[in-house]
Amino acid sequence: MKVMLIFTPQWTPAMPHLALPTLTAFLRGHGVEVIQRDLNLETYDAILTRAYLQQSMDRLRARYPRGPRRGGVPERVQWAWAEGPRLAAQVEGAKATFRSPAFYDGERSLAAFLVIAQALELASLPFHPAQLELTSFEAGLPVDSSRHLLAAAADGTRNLFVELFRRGILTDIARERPDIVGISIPTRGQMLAAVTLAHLIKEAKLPCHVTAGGPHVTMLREQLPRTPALFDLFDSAVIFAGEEPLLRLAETLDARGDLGSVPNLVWRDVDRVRVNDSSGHVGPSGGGRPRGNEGSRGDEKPPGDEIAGLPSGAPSMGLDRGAKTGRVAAGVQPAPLGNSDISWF
Ligand code: B12
Repeated sequence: MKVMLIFTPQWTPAMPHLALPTLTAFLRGHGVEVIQRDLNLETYDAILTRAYLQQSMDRLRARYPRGPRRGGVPERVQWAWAEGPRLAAQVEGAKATFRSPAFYDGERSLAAFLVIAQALELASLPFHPAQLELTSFEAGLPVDSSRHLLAAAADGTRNLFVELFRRGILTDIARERPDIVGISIPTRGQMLAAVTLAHLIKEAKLPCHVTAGGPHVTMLREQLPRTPALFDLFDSAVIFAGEEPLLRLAETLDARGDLGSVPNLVWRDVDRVRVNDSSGHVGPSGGGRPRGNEGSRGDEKPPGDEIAGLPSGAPSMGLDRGAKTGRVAAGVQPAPLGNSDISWF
């Protein structure tokens, strides 16, 4: 079984979220092949390039063909015409500053930050009123409405993720051919990207089981059975802690077994959405220590120290995740990220 775990935008790109490394460690500990992709970071990385910003300006020129000085061109678009070439020229240098020790030099860091913030504003303009910033994302539509989400998932004119995912992650999924694609959705702000990705996978008819999980999915557990249309895109969703359910899902799909036996799973069984029992399966049962790291208690070497490209001296953060379940998960530490595909912004 091969599982590809994907963390969708938007989340602050300054710190990788722990859901993927945690699930990866557990699955690998049980012999499952896992690829983890921080699609959030990758999205920022792809947008903050000269080529993408030039494409943003081309989009604006196509939308306003009569040029910046003619009437009817919004003020922010006129700003984009004036500042776009400079931002395109500076954006990759600014990103490099953020990824180097120069990040700690206040003056250089501030200048880089302003370029990045304005570059994101320029990149968002063709998709107005959507707005991607470093610490937030406004989708420009009600992301609590499945009807709006499903309509926007296919609409490349107002959804900036469509084109990016189609030429990026979708190609990689087609090449890697995972049996399961697991999409992590901790917050509401990630819903549009998650639904878009699931839509593109189904549109391309890629032969994988698409599941989703994370705190936001858990929060939607009462709504999910009432939105069967979402299950045209997602084959299932996992609520609460994901380790055991994801492993059991992989084993069950491998054995062509009954999905009704997978704990915490919400799934469509022919014409109705079923919610499996989640009462006894809120935490992992162990076995998640990453290979090569046996014996570590987890507090000896913070995983942040192993992240590729981390500026020296950056603090690492320890968390427990018992808050929403009332139980603290023990015995699992996130997969080390040093050689993984998740890197630092
Ligand atoms: C630490 C934390 C932060 C840190 C993150 C640091 C970092 N990069 O890691 C900081 C302070 C940056 C942060 C910011 C925000 N946070 Co916060 N954060 C948390 C917190 C306390 C823990 C997250 C964590 O690391 N969990 C550990 C991982 C391992 O657990 P997990 O994500 O739940 O994953 C497990 C399961 O959910 C499941 N799972 C997860 N993904 C998947 C995928 C699949 C396929 C499957 C099967 C299972 C699965 O399996 C995992 C293992 O059991 C949670 C609350 C909580 N206790 O969960 C809130 C929480 C995620 N944050 C929340 C919010 C709202 C925010 C902000 C939007 C706040 C704000 N208004 O600014 C911002 C986001 C800003 C942004 N957009 O960039 C909300 C999200 C609610 C929602 N539905 O939208 C939460 C749930 C808190 C709450 N109860 O309200 N946050």
